[in-house]
Amino acid sequence: MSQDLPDLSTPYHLPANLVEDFHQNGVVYLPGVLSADEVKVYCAVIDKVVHERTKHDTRTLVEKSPYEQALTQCGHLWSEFADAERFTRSLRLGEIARELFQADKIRLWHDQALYKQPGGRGTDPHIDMAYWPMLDRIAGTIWVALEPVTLTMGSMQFIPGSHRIDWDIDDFTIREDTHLLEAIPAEFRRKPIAFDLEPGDATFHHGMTIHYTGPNHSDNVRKGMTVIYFPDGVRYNAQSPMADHHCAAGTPHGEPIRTEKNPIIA
Ligand SMILES: O=C(O)CCC(=O)C(=O)O
Repeated sequence: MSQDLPDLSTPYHLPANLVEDFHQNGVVYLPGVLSADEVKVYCAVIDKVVHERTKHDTRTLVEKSPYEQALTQCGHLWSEFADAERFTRSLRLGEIARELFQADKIRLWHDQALYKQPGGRGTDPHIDMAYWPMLDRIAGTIWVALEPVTLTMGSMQFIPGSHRIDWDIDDFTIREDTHLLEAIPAEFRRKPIAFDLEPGDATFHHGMTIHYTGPNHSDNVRKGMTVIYFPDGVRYNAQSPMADHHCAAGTPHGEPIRTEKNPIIA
C-alpha cells in the first residue's frame, strides 16, 4: 500500500511571523498542514496501526490505569509499520520543525499516536522535556489532528511563554507534580491558549512548554498523531532520571544523540 499513500514531501509555507511567535510563546498553530484528502488517508493508516497495537487489550476504560484512561498511546510506529513511517519521516513535517528551531538539520526522537477515548480523562499538565534525557533543552512536537478536535473533546491547552521557565527538569517532583500549574512562577503565569483543529491542522509546541487537556466529553475518539524532533547536535544526558530512554541507547554522556532511532528528517 505504501506507494499509493500521499507524498508529504511538498513544503508547508510557514508564515514569516511564526518563527518569532514560536520563540515568544513556545507554541504555534498550523492550519492545513495536511489537505483534507491527505489526512483522510493517513487517518486510516494510523487507525489501522493503533488497532494492531491495541486489539488484544479488552479492558474497559475504568479498568485501565489513570494514565491509560487519559490516552491510548502508541509510540515508535514508524519503525514497525511502513505506512506510518511515510507520515513520521515526511519532509513536510520535518521542515516545519527545522524552520521553527532555525536548525541546520533536524532529527527524529519518536512518533506517537495519541487517542483519547470518549469519556477519557484529561491529560495532566506536564513538560515533555522532563521525559527526555537531553542536555540541550531544544526539542518539540508536531501534533496533527486526524479528525476534528475541539476543547470539549480534549484539545491541548498551552501556557504561552512557559518554555522559558528555568525548571530543574531532572527533579523528579517536577515530572510527577499534578499541581504544576500552581508551581508556575508569578512572572510566567498566563492564561492557557487552545485551538480547535480541523483534520490536517496541527500545533507545534516546544518541549519545555507546559500543556494539558481537559477530558473528552464527546462521543467520538479524539485522534492526534504526533512526531517529536530535535536539532542535530542535541546532547545526551546520562545523568537524567530518564537516561535509559531507548531512543538514545548507546550514546555516551555529553555526546550528540545520533542513533539509528534518530534519522535526519530534514
Ligand atoms: O494528546 C494529548 O492529550 C497530550 C499530548 C501531549 O502531551 C504531547 O503531545 O506532548
